[in-house]
Amino acid sequence: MASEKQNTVGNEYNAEQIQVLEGLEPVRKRPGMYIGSTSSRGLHHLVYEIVDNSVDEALAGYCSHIQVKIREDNSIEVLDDGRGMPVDEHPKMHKSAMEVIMTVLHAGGKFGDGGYKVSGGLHGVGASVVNALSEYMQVESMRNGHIYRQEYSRGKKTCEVTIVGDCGNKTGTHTIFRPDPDIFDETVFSFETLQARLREMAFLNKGLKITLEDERGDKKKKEVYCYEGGIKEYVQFQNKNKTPIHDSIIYYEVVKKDSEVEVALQWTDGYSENIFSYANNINTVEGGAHLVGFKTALTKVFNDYARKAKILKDKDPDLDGDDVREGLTAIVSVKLSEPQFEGQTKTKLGNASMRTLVDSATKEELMAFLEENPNQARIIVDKCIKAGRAREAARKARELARRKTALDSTSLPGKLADCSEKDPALSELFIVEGDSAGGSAKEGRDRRTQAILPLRGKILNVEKARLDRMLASDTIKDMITAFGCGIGKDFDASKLRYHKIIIMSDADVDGAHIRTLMLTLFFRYMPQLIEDGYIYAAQPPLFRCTVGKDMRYTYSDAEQEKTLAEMAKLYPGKKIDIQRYKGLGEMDATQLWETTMDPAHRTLVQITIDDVARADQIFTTLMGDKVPPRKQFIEENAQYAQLDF
Ligand code: 28F
Repeated sequence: MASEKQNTVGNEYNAEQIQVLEGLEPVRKRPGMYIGSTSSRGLHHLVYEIVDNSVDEALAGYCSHIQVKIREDNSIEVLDDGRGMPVDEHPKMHKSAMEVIMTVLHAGGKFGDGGYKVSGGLHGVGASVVNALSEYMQVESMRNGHIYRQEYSRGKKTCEVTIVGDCGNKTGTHTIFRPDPDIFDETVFSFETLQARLREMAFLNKGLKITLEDERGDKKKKEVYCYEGGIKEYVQFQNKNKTPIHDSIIYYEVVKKDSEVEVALQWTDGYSENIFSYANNINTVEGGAHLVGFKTALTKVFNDYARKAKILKDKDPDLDGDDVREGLTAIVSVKLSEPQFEGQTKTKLGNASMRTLVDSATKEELMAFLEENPNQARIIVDKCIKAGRAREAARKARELARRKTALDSTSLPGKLADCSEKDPALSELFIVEGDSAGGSAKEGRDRRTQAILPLRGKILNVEKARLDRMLASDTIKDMITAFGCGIGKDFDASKLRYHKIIIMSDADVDGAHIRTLMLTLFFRYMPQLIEDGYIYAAQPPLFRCTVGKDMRYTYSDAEQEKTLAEMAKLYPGKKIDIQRYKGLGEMDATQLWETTMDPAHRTLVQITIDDVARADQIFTTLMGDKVPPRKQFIEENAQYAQLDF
């Protein structure tokens, strides 16, 4: 192991370094405070606390093999080949260092300035907590040629530290503990749970050999975890069921004073992002400074490289962080002397120095890899660009859908009685003059396909009104909103909500006026609606002729004359009842449906403009200030309207 990981006081341990705190009673009273929980999770945590001490010894450079055994009775045995737990007498407490470490709270984790440079353990509470929560525990230290042993029960020593044998020049620490069933809900260890964590530990500490043995009944087995490649092999392991898109696993390591960073990464053809970050072998699930540094540098390096290699052209937008991380499997592991763990679950690294360290290491090392491996670099950059395009396409689709829903429901005018049909090709909108006719139309309509928008009062003469004033008119705003297609340069016919917009006004001069005003609006601001044939005029009847049960509606004076003559022949001597309709408001809902709205019987006039220039002139003439030509047009407005059917 690297020399900079050595203990600052060198090989010799000094018993004064142990900060004396308190006894173990609080641990048994509130075990959750120290190990998280008393469930199976907390039970396994005990093993990690003990193994962490061995790993600390490995990080300091003195231990290379850790053996973990699940024994027949579900007790745990851990053996390392480190220097051995110190046993010399603590100068103030007049007790063996071993006894202090094992029976005094926090003594195992806090060693002041003379302690380990790098120390793991999520809670940092050490061996004494495990001791407090074990019905039986024993520690043996092999040092100075002797084997020293002490035994405990529920955190209390049951004997003094005693030499029980000799070990030649062998050194190390050997611990056995059996968790207290009074404390834990579950005392059976899971091989798989321990396997996952111990294998992870082996990946994170390259060259460290960890063996796991199960001695229980029919479960007997033994596994060895040892990876010379460390986290590089970890990435390979993570990607074993995936398809990497380039050959090498990129790896770099930078050691600085009392901290170090190691990164391994490889892209697969998948879409998810799998970055695992660690600080002192603890999985920083909530991320933190090191992860931020990595992500920032990763995005920058790829943008810089892709521009320099001219894969990204000047006109192309930058690659987004998400695009660069698509399909990425990466391990970011930092080791530092005073980790600050923050966040909800204390798994977010707070040390700002780690951001800078990982950032600069990534910028230098990753850029060097890309430049030295242009073929692999090209494959990765191409994948990032593809990811970017897919993201952009998805964004556009989302935006479109969002705009559609906004027009669909929320912003529709309150006066609009919409139809249930959502397909514009099957939907009709009746713009009805006057509230009473609007009421009859709402009542009589086919509500599946027919929407009603009643218009109150006169609408603005748009030829004289400016766009802003026109848009301020509620009547016109309601109409534009109901149409859904916008106006002017924002006009988009594809967003039109109805393919038949039917103006339903009285069959008199005022009705014709209103109709003309609306046509002017459409022509000026939505000419395409007329050109594409979406605009119609409803044809309400002028008369109703009844003899007994024979009832006929007529729509023009000529038709009326013809009908009267026919009925006189058919019903000689009988009185023909004639009703003249002066307005839509005189018809009830049923009559309005039968005469004007029912697609099976109605007549619609489709408004067409063959010569747009001429129509423009007509509108100007009609809607301008000169009254006589306008009046004439209104009376003959059917001249530029054609019969639909
Ligand atoms: C099976 C569990 O607990 N191994 C351990 C050591 C070694 C030293 C030590 C432990 C360090 C600074 C107090 C030896 N020589 N395995 C273990 N191996 N504890 S626990 O020291 C304790 C302290 O202050 C050790 C020189 N330095 C450290």
